[in-house]
Amino acid sequence: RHSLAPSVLHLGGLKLSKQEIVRDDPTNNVPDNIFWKLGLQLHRRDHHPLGILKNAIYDYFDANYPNEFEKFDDLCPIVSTKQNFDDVLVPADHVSRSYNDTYYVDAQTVLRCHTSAHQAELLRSGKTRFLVTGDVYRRDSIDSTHYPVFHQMEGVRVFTKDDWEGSGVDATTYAAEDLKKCLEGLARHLFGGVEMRWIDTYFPFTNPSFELEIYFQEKWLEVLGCGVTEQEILKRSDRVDNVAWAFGLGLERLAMVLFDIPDIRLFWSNDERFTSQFAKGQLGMKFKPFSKYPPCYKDMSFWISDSFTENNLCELVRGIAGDLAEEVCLIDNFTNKKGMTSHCYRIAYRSMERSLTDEEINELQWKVREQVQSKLNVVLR
Ligand code: FA5
Ligand code: MG
Repeated sequence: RHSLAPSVLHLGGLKLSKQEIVRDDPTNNVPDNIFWKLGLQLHRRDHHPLGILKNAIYDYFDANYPNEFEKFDDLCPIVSTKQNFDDVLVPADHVSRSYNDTYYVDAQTVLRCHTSAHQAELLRSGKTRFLVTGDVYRRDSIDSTHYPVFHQMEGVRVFTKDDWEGSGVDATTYAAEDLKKCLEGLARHLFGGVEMRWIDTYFPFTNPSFELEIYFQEKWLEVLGCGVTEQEILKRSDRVDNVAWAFGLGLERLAMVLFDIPDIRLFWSNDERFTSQFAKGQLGMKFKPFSKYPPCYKDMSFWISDSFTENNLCELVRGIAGDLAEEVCLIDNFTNKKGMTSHCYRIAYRSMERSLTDEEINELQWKVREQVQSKLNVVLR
């Protein structure tokens, strides 16, 4: 699995060997399988679906806003908690700051969990229109649309009085309407026709805030978050007279819809039957699954303790089974008379590339059971 990892990391112009990154801080919760994905920069490969998508989004902005948006796709994914959280007004007690949700390198340093980590600094440096693409990292659930490393593209556009004056609406309404128009145009550019809907939501850094969902594989799939930038962020970059919008696109989610890619793990595949189906600049193709190998389901029940979290379980399963873990799903949950709570999880194992043997799966499941007991402080039933 290490063959994928470069020996020298390109972390935003900064070149480091893996050995140079200090990982022995007691607060570090970055496992090996995540660490080895640092520096791969799938979004900078022109023949990779994520690179093709990034370039297609660039085309849209170049065509509609010539020479306006400055592009960054090589900013270092290792950022301070200030950049990742404080700068975008994430409250001190917000769940996203927890070790359960975010990968910490040390107490003040994280693997960015969104490209919004770069917003404030770029605004402070005087930039008013920009796109930031990069790999982001999150402890999260395991299924076909969630992966602990994925890619986002951030967009920010600042307006001045000249823009909204005379429009007949207030500055915030003007920005919100421009934002939706811009993103609906982008969706048309990428997909032609597709079924989509706007959902009102909450982000600490925007108000109002929205999510865009697209109908895919018989479900509504959330593909982006966006909104009108909180005035406090603009104030801190000396822009009290401005208004701005911002968005964060989930590139894998958009690429899944665009190329008909059924499972998010495929983006990491080196299998030629996957990689050969994509070519630089080609938006029109649909992925043809080369084969569907059968999944194998294993159930596991245990009494949880107070410290149990699903993210910890998922991390443990990924650590053992890697990309062979297709889904981890809670299928039963009850509390007995003594107040003890039992969870039953179903783990689906499946390779995208080959058939798995019973022996191999049993061995994985055995290790999972062993580590669940020894590391998660639960009691198997
Ligand atoms: C954010 O990350 C905000 N920073 C987006 C934003 C930017 C809002 C600027 C407002 C202004 P969210 O956590 O919803 O929001 O993630 C954005 C998108 O990333 C999601 O809509 C989804 O498409 C994608 N995404 C989130 N988690 C995962 C995951 N585990 N795997 C793959 N894609 C994911
Ligand atoms: Mg969201």
